[in-house]
Amino acid sequence: MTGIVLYGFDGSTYVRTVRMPLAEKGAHYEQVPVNVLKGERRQPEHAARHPFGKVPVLDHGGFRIIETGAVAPYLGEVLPGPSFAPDSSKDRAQMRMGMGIVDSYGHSDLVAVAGYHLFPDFIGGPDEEARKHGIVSSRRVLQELMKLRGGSAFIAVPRSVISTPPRSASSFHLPQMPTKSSRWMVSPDGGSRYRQCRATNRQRPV
Ligand SMILES: N[C@@H](CCC(=O)N[C@@H](CS)C(=O)NCC(=O)O)C(=O)O
Repeated sequence: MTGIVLYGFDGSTYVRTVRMPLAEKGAHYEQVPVNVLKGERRQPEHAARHPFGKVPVLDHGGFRIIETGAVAPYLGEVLPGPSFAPDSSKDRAQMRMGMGIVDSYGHSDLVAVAGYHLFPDFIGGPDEEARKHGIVSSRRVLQELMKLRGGSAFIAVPRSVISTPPRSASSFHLPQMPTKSSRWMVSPDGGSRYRQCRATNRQRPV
């Protein structure tokens, strides 16, 4: 399959999320590294790509998609090879729940905590209150993800995720999770390295 362009830089957890299915399926694609930390989201060409000025944006032969929750499953479906979505409706619902929880309730906390340490200028200066609040509310996000995990070693499905066919997608937002036990690497050359996707009850926000 040709004609895939991914707009967004690797510092973005969402962009890395999209790179996971691309890498796992061995897709050839071009990446245009729009760096939001440097304000590149405001460039007119990016404003034309994304109405809310975010990354990632995926272009597939002229078909443009935003929202990681739409992009990654799309790639799982259209790229050759087994789908990453679980087989059953219930598992797929749980998968989407996990994705939605992290996107809606987890990411802003992550930005508050990571931004405090790594990119304070981007978040308007170091904010100790926001950092503390981010740590506390991240716990709630992780607790809900642990509920989804149930008795399984992995979130939402009974097996490990991408890299073991064919039932995965629960690693969808692992790049965003501020934990030591959820580690997924996409190497700079585009290859994927599955290191460890085990979820444990001892997860703690950094
Ligand atoms: N809901 C969006 C969120 C994307 C998002 O927040 N991306 C961040 C980078 S990790 C971004 O572009 N931030 C720029 C900004 O908020 O100024 C998605 O799922 O793609």
